[in-house]
Amino acid sequence: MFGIEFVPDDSVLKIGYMAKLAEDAGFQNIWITDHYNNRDVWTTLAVLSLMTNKIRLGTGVTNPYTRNAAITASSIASINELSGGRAILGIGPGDKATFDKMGIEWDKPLSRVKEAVLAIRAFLAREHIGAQGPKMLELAGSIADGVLINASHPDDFKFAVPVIRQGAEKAGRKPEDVQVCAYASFSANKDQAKAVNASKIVVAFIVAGSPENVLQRHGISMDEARMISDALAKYDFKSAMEAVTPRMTEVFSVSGNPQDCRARVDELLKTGVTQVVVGSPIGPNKESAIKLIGKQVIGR
Ligand code: F42
Repeated sequence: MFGIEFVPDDSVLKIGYMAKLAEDAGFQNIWITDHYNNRDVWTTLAVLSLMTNKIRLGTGVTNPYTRNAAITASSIASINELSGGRAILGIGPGDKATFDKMGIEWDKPLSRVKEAVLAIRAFLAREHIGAQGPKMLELAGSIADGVLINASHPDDFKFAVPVIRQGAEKAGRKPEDVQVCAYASFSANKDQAKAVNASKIVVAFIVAGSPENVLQRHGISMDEARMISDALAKYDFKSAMEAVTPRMTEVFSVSGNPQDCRARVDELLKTGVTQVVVGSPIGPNKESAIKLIGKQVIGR
């Protein structure tokens, strides 16, 4: 199964147009990110409900800090009604960097996510948790319908899938009841070099935000990562992109021509991934990339 992520950093109607393109290209799930500095996720999903017909529509992901759980339950129920039953709630602990800017304290994220899911569960079904840390993955395995993992490389799933399965088994559930979604940075273009180049800025942010154990898993040193975070802290995007190595784009994105992308998708599916989410940047040109992925990656 294929999903696609849209960051609502453009007019909501434009996102709606892209969403319809994605539906026609064969994607089955759209995930809209939730950050205060972009368009509002619920407004976006409302518009998408009216501009699409069959694709499922999810928050990818909201959090229990900026939005009270009862309000989130009401919002997702509204989208479910508006879309004719196509809504999926993705929820996670939230993004520390944006919380710092908003003056929100990130206290007890694991407990907060669990409490919110159980509270919302009292009203609804179909929940996906956005997780990376081992405890959060185990929690998702024990209580969620699926997990959205911000990763693009098979080794990250070889680590995560057994942890999720363990969480499911401990809770007396069947491991296959928990969907595993690879929320990947994706960049497709007929020209491999152009595709890789377009993924560099996204990869720079991922490297800067990755915990040390994840960098270590892929043989990336803290010094290499620090060069990037220092550049990003100074808004020096050019130096940050220059410091992105081929190894980094290989590890933290699915980028290349359609054949390269399809080969990586197949590797991901072998690890137990059930949905590949095509995330930012999608490609050097989003519109043509959506069509290309539809024909030459999903279509194969
Ligand atoms: N964040 C956003 O804000 N907006 C988005 O649109 C978004 C999209 C998204 C999509 C997929 C995805 O996988 C993640 C996404 N995120 C988004 C990021 C997400 O919200 C999280 O920041 C990200 O998943 C990283 O969280 P994590 O799973 O690594 O969990 C953190 C909190 C962590 O440290 N987890 C530890 C672990 O092992 O899992 C556990 C920490 C712990 O146990 N804490 C205790 C507790 O009770 O919470 C407290 C400990 C103490 O002593 O206080």
